Amino acid sequence: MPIARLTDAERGDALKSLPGWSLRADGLAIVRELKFADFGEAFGFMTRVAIQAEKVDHHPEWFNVYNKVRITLTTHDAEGLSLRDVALAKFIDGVV
Ligand code: HBI
Repeated sequence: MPIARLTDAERGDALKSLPGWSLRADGLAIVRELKFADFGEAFGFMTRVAIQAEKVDHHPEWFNVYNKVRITLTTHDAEGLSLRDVALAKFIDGVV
């Protein structure tokens, strides 16, 4: 079943509920940069998110260096943002 891309209005509303996230310049993704105490904390966080990503079959695009993790969420199948990105962002906000 195709995944619906959020409308601009839905996207705006979603961002209001995701204060730690920013809209990427092209409007097709949300991004957040996180800083942890050390690499172990950062990687432990990534492990928790990875397990959730597998569970919901929706995966982040992310970059990690030492204690920093930069996360980008977008829905390839929708060629933009979908409710799956919002849900995963809310999960992430709950485990940081
Ligand atoms: N993760 N972020 C993201 N976006 C997708 O479209 C996506 C995914 N993980 C798995 C997935 N799609 C597959 O279910 C589809 O490509 C079939």
